Amino acid sequence: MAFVSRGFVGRPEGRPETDALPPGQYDIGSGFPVLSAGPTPRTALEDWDLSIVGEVDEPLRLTWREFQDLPHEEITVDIHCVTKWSKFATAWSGVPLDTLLDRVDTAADHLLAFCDGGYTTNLPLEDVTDGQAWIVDRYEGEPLEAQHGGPARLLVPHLYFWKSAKWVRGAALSSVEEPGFWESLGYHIYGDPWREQRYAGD
Ligand SMILES: Nc1nc2c(c(=O)[nH]1)N[C@H]1C(S)=C(S)[C@@H](COP(=O)(O)O)O[C@H]1N2
Ligand SMILES: [Mo]
Repeated sequence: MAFVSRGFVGRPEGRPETDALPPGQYDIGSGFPVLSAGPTPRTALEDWDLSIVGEVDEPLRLTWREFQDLPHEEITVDIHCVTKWSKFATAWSGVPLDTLLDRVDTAADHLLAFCDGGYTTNLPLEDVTDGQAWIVDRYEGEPLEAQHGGPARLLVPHLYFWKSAKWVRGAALSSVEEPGFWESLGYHIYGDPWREQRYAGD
């Protein structure tokens, strides 16, 4: 069976044909590790907001209710952690970044996502537009668990999973690429799993 790719066996109907391992990764199967650089923050939903700030004509701020009312998409994607596990066909529900970025005027080309707890990660704007990134608040049909980033996290599945910031509260847009938390500590500034960009210099 080794010559038969997972794409041809046992695939539930409707699942996109994406199961493939980037170099150096292994399939963790049904497991879902929790990787957090600090304690799990707990923000009450009435205190939660999501904002787009920085180099914008006017900052955008959404309450939890306003965020809930935005059209959500169902997303089924593979995720790839820099610690070498990959997980196939994870199912999320969330709001495309496009929906939020459409509401601001900017000449910026980068963003720094910021989170409860102080975590940050940088991303090129061109990597979070055109249906490539979401703010997700549901996983496998349930509200996103706090340990996995609930109430809401970023999901940028085409880059290593450290870019998918948990407990996200917003993004600062900038014309300057400012490294985030792991990027400042030696992880790759971009983090493409298919080019195995784990650390600076890869
Ligand atoms: N706010 C925040 N987001 C974060 C992290 C973190 O420590 N804090 N860890 C990152 C890393 S390194 C990974 S691999 C994934 C892990 O997500 P999980 O715990 O849901 O598996 O979250 C990313 N997002
Ligand atoms: Mo990670």
